[in-house]
Formats: sequence, structure tokens, C-alpha cells
Amino acid sequence: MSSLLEKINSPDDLKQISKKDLQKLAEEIREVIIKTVSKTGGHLASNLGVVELSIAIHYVFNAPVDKIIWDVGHQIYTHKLLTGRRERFHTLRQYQGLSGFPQKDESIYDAFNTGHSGTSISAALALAKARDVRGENNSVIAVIGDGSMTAGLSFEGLNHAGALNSDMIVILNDNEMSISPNVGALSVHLNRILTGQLFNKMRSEIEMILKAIPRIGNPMVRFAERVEEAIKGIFVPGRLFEDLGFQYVGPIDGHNIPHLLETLNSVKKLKGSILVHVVTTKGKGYTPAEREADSFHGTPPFDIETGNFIKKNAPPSYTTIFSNTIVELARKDKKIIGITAAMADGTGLDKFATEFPQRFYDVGIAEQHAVTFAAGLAKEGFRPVVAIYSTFLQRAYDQVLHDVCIMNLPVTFAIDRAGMVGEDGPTHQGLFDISFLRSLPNMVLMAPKDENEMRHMLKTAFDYPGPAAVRYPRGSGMGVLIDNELMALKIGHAEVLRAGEDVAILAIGNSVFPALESAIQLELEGIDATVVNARFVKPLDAGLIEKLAKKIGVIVTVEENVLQGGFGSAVLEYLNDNGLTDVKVRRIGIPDEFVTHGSPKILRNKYGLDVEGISRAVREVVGSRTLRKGRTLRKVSVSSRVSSQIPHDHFPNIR
Ligand SMILES: Cc1ncc(C[n+]2csc(CCOP(=O)(O)OP(=O)(O)O)c2C)c(N)n1
Repeated sequence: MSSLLEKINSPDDLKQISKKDLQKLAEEIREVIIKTVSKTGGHLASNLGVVELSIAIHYVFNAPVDKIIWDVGHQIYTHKLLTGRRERFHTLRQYQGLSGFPQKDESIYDAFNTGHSGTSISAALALAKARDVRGENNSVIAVIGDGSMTAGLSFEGLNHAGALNSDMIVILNDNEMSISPNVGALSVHLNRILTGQLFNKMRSEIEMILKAIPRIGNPMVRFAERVEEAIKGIFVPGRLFEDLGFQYVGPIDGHNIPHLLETLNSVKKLKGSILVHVVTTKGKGYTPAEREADSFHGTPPFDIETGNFIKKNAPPSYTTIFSNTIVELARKDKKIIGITAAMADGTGLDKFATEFPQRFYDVGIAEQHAVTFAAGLAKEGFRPVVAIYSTFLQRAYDQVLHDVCIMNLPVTFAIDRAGMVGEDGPTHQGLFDISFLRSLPNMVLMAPKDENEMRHMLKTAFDYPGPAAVRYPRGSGMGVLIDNELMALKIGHAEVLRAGEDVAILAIGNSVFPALESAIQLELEGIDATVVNARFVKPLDAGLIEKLAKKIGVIVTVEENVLQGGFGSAVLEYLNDNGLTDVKVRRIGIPDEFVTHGSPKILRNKYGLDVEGISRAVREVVGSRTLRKGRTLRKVSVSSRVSSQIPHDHFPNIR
């Protein structure tokens, strides 16, 4: 069977395909996306929903001269297939393969890098303004989902764009879903547009007013009824956007290609800021994804026939353990309130939501609001927990500082996906939170070595009368035994796991077990290492660090975070500020660069964060230094090294 897709290497090739064949092309694209994502994992449901829309956009507009900005960018698989990346599509999200998001360095068709929600309108407005200054006349199109439209940043962009009335098009892809069903007043508004309620409500109100006017009232009602059809669908539905300065067009069926082509062709000729409201079905064309669009938002590899996810046999994830622990804590403490920014499933707060619906808030994609909302609740005596991914907490930095830390309010931050996140790439790696939280007065910051310790840290955070954050990694725990009783840890106290005389390895979070394993390996080579589970980045266990500095004099720090301002920096600062300057220190972490997409295993290896990397760094720093008790380094063959018994790389969930 000859394939239409095979003929397409650029949008120009797409334009050679007749309109009547475009639906067939859409089906071919769906098949490729389903097949590929079933192997690589990725954002399936969002992509299946925009196949026709992406084809129509590329058919009508002229990329790369016309600029298309995809909000979040998780829905651009069709765009990638149509813009010269078809042959590399099987490498999606893999190390050195295609990114799962738009990347300007990957293709000239990717007009702006995205990954976090709500950036597209601001970026599109900027590209439109730059175009105007240059005196050019290309189109600029932002494609944004109804979930991402709830982000505060989207409103900031709309507000500015509407006021400037620049020539730009915002395509609102409304599937009534964020990851889970969309929440909030905007989503209610969009839903009313779709069901015609807004129009009906307004009509009956107008009717009542008109009928109340003596004599002329009734004839006016009859006249109004005649123009009803004309009114319907023109002003009323998009009133909100009209008031913000946009011309509203829609709602239109986002799976009807002829309709899409006709609408986009008309819109292309319009001047000013236009909002096209397109209605799509998330997961369209693949029954399991349509039925469970939230589970198929971001999927691990799956079996196409059954739609079942292919799960590795792995211990429960940190997220699952968090999910259970927060419920356990909340059963005992009625003041605990759970808050998520559109990530109830991803963070594991869904279980809390089911058991305590009155104490649970999904605020939509609104991380800033989530944090200030938590601050307000804490101020009123409650114990809110903000369950959030490390990368998305970045958006609420000022709120953590300004609304939580200055007032020293007891908000708990449960920071999931901290460290190497992997396949989603630089926009999603959780590699900055240690640095940005460490710098805030009043903040207590911890990271557990395993899931059992995470439970105790959560208890510690809730017992602490100020802001406290627990950061933990993506993926499965270490498979350790879980204590029944929750126990608060001593704030600022580290745990010495192994005593050795040649080097002190101070590790934090999920770097602790690899450090321990490295120490076992190094012992065979004649290097005797102390291994410390730091537990707290802030406050540091200053007493222990000082003791080790004086006694051993060689320190290696390990963290899954950027080196700038990270845990290792904290140790160095302490040593320097306390006159311990003759200590030899080596820091392992992420250097001054963004970490690309790829499996966490590959990435940890690249940055020396695995057992081998830690051993290598220790060997280098210990070097030819005279070992205590006159011992010398032994060369050990690979086979005699202790192999890893510790599951460190099971990552069933992606978001
Ligand atoms: C600031 C931010 N918070 C959270 C996320 C996680 N996230 C990725 S996609 C998504 C839902 C987006 O919904 P929508 O824009 O409607 O797109 P859809 O997937 O439904 O097509 C969320 C919450 C994100 N990317 N950015």
C-alpha cells in the first residue's frame, strides 16, 4: 500500500496532497504515532487529538516563514512528522534522538522551545511584534490547550496581546482535559460555550428584561428571536475573549479537516488578534486512549492490542509511597490540606483527593497560585502540602520566597521528580530545586536516601513549624522495608552509613545508595571510604562535616542537582567560612549546562552520578595521596567488583 506520509518531507510536500486525501493521511499519522509511542513511551492522547488540526495548520500556513508555537509542546508529534523528521521519529525521546518537545536547534520549523504550560501566547506576541518592527507580514500562530489556558501566564499574554491588537492567531485546542479533566471557572466558561448554556442563559435574561418593557417589549422579543441564529455563535460564546480584545471564532470541530481548512483560510486573512476555538477529543482514534485520556496523557510503553502498560517488575514508586503516607498523616491530622496544580495523578495526591475531598484542591495549571493559596491556609492555622514536580515549582519561586518563607509559614513542599527526570529533557529535569530553595531563609530542605526515609521526612516536615521541603526522585523506590511507625527526624542531622579513613563521601537523596555501593567497590581497591547520608541540605550537619574535614581531609559530595549553589556548594561554603580550607573537595553533580533528553541511566552515567562515576571521582581525588596506615591502591579487575544489587533505574511513570 502506498503511503501518503512517506511522500512528505516538508510542509511543501504536504501541500501537494489533495484535500480529499488528508483524512487518509491523518489515519496514517495516527498509526505511526501509536506504534512509536507504544515502544518509546510519550504523550499519546494529546497527540492523537491534534492530528487533523496539525495537518490543517501546515496545509494553510507557510512554515517556517509563518511561525507556529505549540504550548507545552507535548502535542507536536504530527508537526514533527510533517516537518522533515519522519525518518528519525522512532528515536523519539531517546538519548541523541528526537526530542519529545519543540527544539529550535532540532528544526527550523520549531519556532520556540516549550515544555511548561502557558508560554505560547507571550512568545507568539513577541514574534508578531518583532515581525512588525521588521516590516514583514508572516502569520504567527499559538496553539494552546484549554488546560494551559488556565495558566496565569496565558492571561498575562492575552491581556497584553488584546491591548496591542497585533496580527496574531491563538488556536485554543479545547478537549475539556488538562491531564485530568480541566478545572476552574475558565473551563466552566468553555464548557458553557460548547453546550450553548451561556447563550441560552443570556437569551432568557434579555427576554425577561424586554418583556418587562410595556408595549414595545413583546415585539422586540419576537424581533430578537428572528436574529437569534445570527447572534448565536457570533458574539456571545467568546465574550470573555472578545472583552480581552480578541476576535472569537468558533467553536469548530477539530477533527473535520474541510471545516478546519475553511476556517483557517478565512482567519489567515483577518487583521488583529484572533482566537479560534477548536474542539477536539483527547486520544482520538485509539479506544484505550479515548477512554482513559488521563492515563494515556503520558504513557510508558504499552501493548497496542490491549492498551495495557508494559510495566517493569519494580518496587513501588516514590510517588506511590508519598500517596499512601500523606493519607496516613492526614487521617491523624485534620489540618492537613492537599494542593496540586493540575497534577493529582502524577503527584499521587489523587488518593488523598478521594479520601478527603473537602481538604483537597486542584488549582489548575497555576503553580504560583497553589503556593500563595497554601501560604494563606498555613497563616490560618492549617497544614497545607503542595505536591509538585521540581521543574514546575520553578514557576512559583517568588511565592515560596515572598508568601511562605518571609512569614515563616508551615507549608510542606512534596517535591516529586527531583533530579534526573530523563526522556522529557531539559524543560522537565528537576535539577535546580536544591539551589533555589537552599538560598531561602527559614526553609528546611531534605532529600531521602530511600522511600522509607521519605516517609519519616514527610512526618518531619509536618511537625516542623515553618516551611519544609522534601525532594524525591522520579521512579521506583529502593525496595526497602517500610517502617510502620512514622518518626520525625532530628532536623539538620545526617546519618553515617559507613566509616572509612581515606575519603568521606557525602551524598544526598538518591545518590546515597550508589555512593554506598561505590564504597564497597573501592574497598576492594584499597580505598576506605566513609559514606554519609546527608539527609538535610539545609540546615547542614555542620558538626559532622567539620569532624570529617578535620579527621579525613578528603571529601566527595554527590547530588542530582546543578553544582552551582547545590549541596556540594553548601559544604564548600561551610568549610571556607570556618577556616577549613586545606580540605580536598570534589563535587559530583550537573555542570553549568542543561541536561538533554534520554534515559536517566544514560544521563547519570554521562554526568558521573552512577556507581562507576562516583568511584572514578573518588579514585581521582584520593589519587596518589598516601593512604592511612601505609596502604596502597590495588588494581581490581571488573569481575571481582561487587555488582549492583540495588534497583536504581526503574521508571514506570512519565508525565
Ligand atoms: C507550568 C506547567 N505545569 C504543569 C505542566 C504539566 N502538564 C503537561 S501537559 C499538561 C496538561 C495540559 O493540558 P492542555 O493544555 O489542555 O493540553 P492537552 O494535553 O489536553 O492537549 C500539564 C498539566 C506543565 N507542562 N507546565
